[in-house]
Amino acid sequence: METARASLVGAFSAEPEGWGPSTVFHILRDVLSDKTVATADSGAHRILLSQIWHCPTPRTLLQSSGLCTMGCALPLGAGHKRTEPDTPVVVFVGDAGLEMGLGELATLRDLKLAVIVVVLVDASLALIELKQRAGQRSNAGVDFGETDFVAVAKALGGVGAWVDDAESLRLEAEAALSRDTFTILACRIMMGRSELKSREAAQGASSTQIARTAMALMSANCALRPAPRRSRRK
Ligand SMILES: Cc1ncc(C[n+]2csc(CCOP(=O)(O)OP(=O)(O)O)c2C)c(N)n1
Ligand SMILES: [Mg+2]
Repeated sequence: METARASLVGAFSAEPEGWGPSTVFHILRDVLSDKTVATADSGAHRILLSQIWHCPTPRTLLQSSGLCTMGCALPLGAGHKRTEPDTPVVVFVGDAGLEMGLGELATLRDLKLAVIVVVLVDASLALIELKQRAGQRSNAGVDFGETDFVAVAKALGGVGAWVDDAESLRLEAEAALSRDTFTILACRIMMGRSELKSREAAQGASSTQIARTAMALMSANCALRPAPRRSRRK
């Protein structure tokens, strides 16, 4: 069991380049106390987060494990903060998932729920792109524009910050903990050529490979499009 645990930790360590979704999750796990309750939406980010996020006590990572619906992480986090105001709550969500439920931010404002919302901004439905790639298909309907989540936070009564490096993430997360309103930490996920190869492993991959590929997708999605076109059947 210990060997398995050690190999899991090794398989999902922070990116050697110093930035990427894996680093985001590791840093926040380090900054946020053990009593923090995290929630996760559906998407590539959740697959990776689920491998990395260490839960010292039960029921401290909440997610939709049955229907796997997008848009659930924010209301899950809001509900938890409402019932336990002294517990730090962090919401992990993809950019599309957050766009689905932007109105929930107004609820955070109105109920004065100081939730930390970490959005992984990759301008992609990364998990669906992964499936298209696994089927050797080119991108179809999975790319979209980058939303200014910092402006969105301000417009809805919270505070937002773009985060592109580990040190800023640490500082912004600490600042968020002392706020009495919600904070959006908009983590831009940059492309990285070294991760591209992992994406190739998506076909017929084990769950560990899929999680790693999901991580690569989030790190490198922009660089991969458009994918080579498949010849169409007549
Ligand atoms: C309500 C709902 N619609 C569609 C899906 C299918 N789905 C699962 S993940 C995903 C993409 C999510 O994109 P994003 O929120 O940006 O997260 P990412 O995969 O990029 O991390 C989609 C469309 C779903 N699970 N729930
Ligand atoms: Mg996305």
